[in-house]
Amino acid sequence: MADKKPLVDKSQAAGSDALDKKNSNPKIQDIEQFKSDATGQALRTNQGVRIADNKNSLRIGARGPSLLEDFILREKITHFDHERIPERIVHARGVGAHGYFESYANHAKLSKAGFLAEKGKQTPAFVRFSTVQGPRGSADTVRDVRGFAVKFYTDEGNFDLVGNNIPVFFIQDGIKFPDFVHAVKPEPHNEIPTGASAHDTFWDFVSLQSESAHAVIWAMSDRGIPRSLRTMQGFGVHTFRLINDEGVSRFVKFIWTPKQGVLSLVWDEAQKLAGKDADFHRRDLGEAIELGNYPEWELGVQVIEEQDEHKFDFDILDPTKVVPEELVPITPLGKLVLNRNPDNFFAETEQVAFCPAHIVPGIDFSNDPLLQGRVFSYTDTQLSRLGGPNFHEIPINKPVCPFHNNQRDALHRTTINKGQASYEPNSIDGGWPLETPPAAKDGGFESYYERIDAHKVRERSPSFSDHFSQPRLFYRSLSPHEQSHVADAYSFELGKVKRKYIRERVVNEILANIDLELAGTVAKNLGIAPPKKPSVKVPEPELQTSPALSQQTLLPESVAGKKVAVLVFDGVSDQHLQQAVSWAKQHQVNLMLLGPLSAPVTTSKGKAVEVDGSIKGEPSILHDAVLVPEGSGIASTFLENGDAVHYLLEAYKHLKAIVLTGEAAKLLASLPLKEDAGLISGSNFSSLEGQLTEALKSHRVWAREGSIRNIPA
Ligand code: HDE
Repeated sequence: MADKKPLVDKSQAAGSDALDKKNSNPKIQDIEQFKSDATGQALRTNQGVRIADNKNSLRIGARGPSLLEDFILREKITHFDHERIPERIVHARGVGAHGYFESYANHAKLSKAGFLAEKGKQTPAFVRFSTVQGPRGSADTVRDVRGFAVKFYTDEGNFDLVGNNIPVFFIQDGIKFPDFVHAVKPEPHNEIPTGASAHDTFWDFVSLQSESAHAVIWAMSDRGIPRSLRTMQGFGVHTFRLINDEGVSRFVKFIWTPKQGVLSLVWDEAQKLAGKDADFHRRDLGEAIELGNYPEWELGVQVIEEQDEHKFDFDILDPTKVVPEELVPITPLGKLVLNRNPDNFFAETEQVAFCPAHIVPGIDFSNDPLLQGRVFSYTDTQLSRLGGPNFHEIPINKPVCPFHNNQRDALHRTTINKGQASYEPNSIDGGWPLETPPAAKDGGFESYYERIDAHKVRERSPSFSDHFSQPRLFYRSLSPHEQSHVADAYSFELGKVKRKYIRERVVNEILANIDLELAGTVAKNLGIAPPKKPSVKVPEPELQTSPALSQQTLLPESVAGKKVAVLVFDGVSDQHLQQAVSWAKQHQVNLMLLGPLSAPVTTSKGKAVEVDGSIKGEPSILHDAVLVPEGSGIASTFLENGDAVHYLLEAYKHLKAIVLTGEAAKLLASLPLKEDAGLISGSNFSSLEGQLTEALKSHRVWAREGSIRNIPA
C-alpha cells in the first residue's frame, strides 16, 4: 500500500518554525514604508510556481540525501551563483543618485541641444560618483580622484558627461591608459594596496611620465580627499564643442560647481574614516537626499571661440591643462539637483553604463586624443561587464525618448520587435524607420563639418610638451595650508615607496620642476638631498596665480546639510539643548545627539531624551562640529569619560568648530584646547550660534593647524 503524506498544518507546528511563520507574515500596514513590488504577493519560482516551503530542500527522509529533482533548490542556488557581474576595471566603487538638470535660459546661441533650449526646462538625470583605484568593496575616503558621471535623459537621446572631480588627467593619449591603470591598481604579485596610490608602481610610472605631473599634484592636494561627494567640483576635463542652430561651433570646457562649497577632509580623518566608516561618502549622500538637503551644482562652460583656439600658452586639446578662469570665465548654463536615492543599488548604480560617446545634436567632440580613445572604450567595456550589446535596454540606461532602428537580437534582448523588415532600405514597411536630416531644431545628429588636412602620423603635438608650468600655476595658487597639505601628501605617499631611486626621481625630476621649495620640503621629509635647480627649463605660465584653483575661494554660502554632534549626559540643560535644536532647524543642520551609551539621557528637568547614538559609536570624524552643552557637573562627568575626551581632542585636532556652553567651558582649563575662531565658549548657546555658523561656513579653523601637532588624538 502506498504511503499517504500526513497532513500537517505547518503554521501550527511547534518551536522555531511557528515563530518564523509568524515573523514572516507581518501586516502590510506595518511595512508600508518599505513596501516593494512583492508586498502582499506569494513567493514563487522564476517560472511562476507558488512555493510551499522555502526553508527545507527536498531530501529522502529528514536526515537523508538531497534530491537532484529539487528544481526549487536548484533554481535558487543557480541564480545566486551568478549574482555578480564583473566590476568596472576602474571606478568600481561608486554611488548613484537621481535628479534633474534645469536650464537657466535659452542657450540657443551656444548650442542647439534641446535640454538647453528653454528657461526652466527640466531634464531627468542620474549621477554616479566613484573612486578610481579601489574595488567595489573598498573604502570611500581614500586619496584618489573621484568620478563625476552624469547621464542626462534628454528628449533627443541620452547625453553622458563623464567627468572627474579634478580638471586634468594623468595622460595625454588614450593609448597610455592601460599602462596608467596597471601602474595605479594594486600591484599584481600581492594585490596591495587597496584603494591607494601610495606604492611603487604608481610612482614609478608617473615619475617616468612627466605629463602626469599636473593630475598627480591635484590628487595630492585636498581635492584627493573630498569631505563629501556633495562638496566636489566636477569637470568634463576635455575640450568639447557646442554647435548652435546656425552650425557655428565653439570650444567649451564643462565645469560643475557645488552650492555646498568645495570642502575636503584632513588626511588623518580620511584614514580613520576608511576603517571606521568605509561607506562614509555614500552614506552622506544618501542621508542628505533622504533628509531633503538636496545637493545642487551649477553647470557652466568656459567658451572659446574657434578663432581663439591657438591664443593660449597651452593647447586646449591637451587634457593635462586647465583653462584658467581668469582667462576664460565660466558661463552658467543651469543647475543639477539630486533629489532621489536609487531603489536598488545593483539595478541602477551598478548597471548604469556611461559613455563619452553618448552625445546629442548641439554637442560634439574635439580632437583631444584622450577623448578620442574614450569614445571607443566605454561601450566596449560594457560588452563584458553587462554581458552583450543590449545594455541600453536596462531601465537605467534606456533613453526616455522613443528609439527604433534595425539592430536585432543578441544576448539579453528584451525588446520584442514586430514586423519583418529589419533592414534599410525596405519597402515592405514603407521604409521605416527613416533618417532625420540635420536641422536647426529636432534634426538628426550631424558631426561638426571640420576640415582636417594633415598626414597620418603617430606623433604627439609639440604644443603638448610643457608638463610643468601648469602644475606650478596650481601650486602657487593654493593658500598656505593647502600648499602644506600637498607637501605632506607627497611625503606620505613617497614614504610608502620602497625603491629609493623612485623617490629621488619624483623629487628631482618632477617636484623640482614644479616648485623648488616644495621639492625641498618633501626631500627633507624623506631624507633626500634637496634639489638645487629644476631638471628642465620650465616656461613661465601666462598667469602667476589663478585664485579660482584654490578651494579657499569656493566656500559655501550656507551651512545647510552640515552634521553637528551634541555630546549629552544626564543632567544636560533643557534650555541649551532647545536653543541648539532651533538653530539647527533654522539652518537645515543635521544635529546628532550622542550620549555616553545609546540609551536615552535625562535632562536637568528630568525629561528622557532619545539619542542618535553613542559617543564611541559615532566618532568625531563623522561630524563637522561639536557642541558640549551646559549640564550639572558636566565638566567632571565629561573628564571621567575617555571616549568623550578623545572625541573633543580629535575634533580639535581635525580643526573643527567646538562649542562649549555653561559649565562645559571649564573643560578648557583641563584639556589642551585653546580658544580661537572655532573654539567658542559662553554662558548660553544663543549668544554663540552666529560664531558657530561662521566657523562652519569656513569649514576648518586653519589658523589652529600650526599648534595641533602635539595633540595626542
Ligand atoms: Fe574612464 N573609463 N577612461 N576616464 N571613466 C571607465 O568605463 C577610459 C578617463 C571616468 O560611473 C570605464 O564603464 C579610457 C578620463 C569615469 O560608470 C572604461 C580612458 C576621465 C568613469 C574607461 C579614460 C574618465 C570611467 C570603466 C583614456 C575624466 C566611471 C567602466 C582614453 C574625464 C563611470 C566603464 C561610471 C570609467 C576607460 C580616461 C572618467 C574602462 C580608455 C580622462 C567617471 O571604459
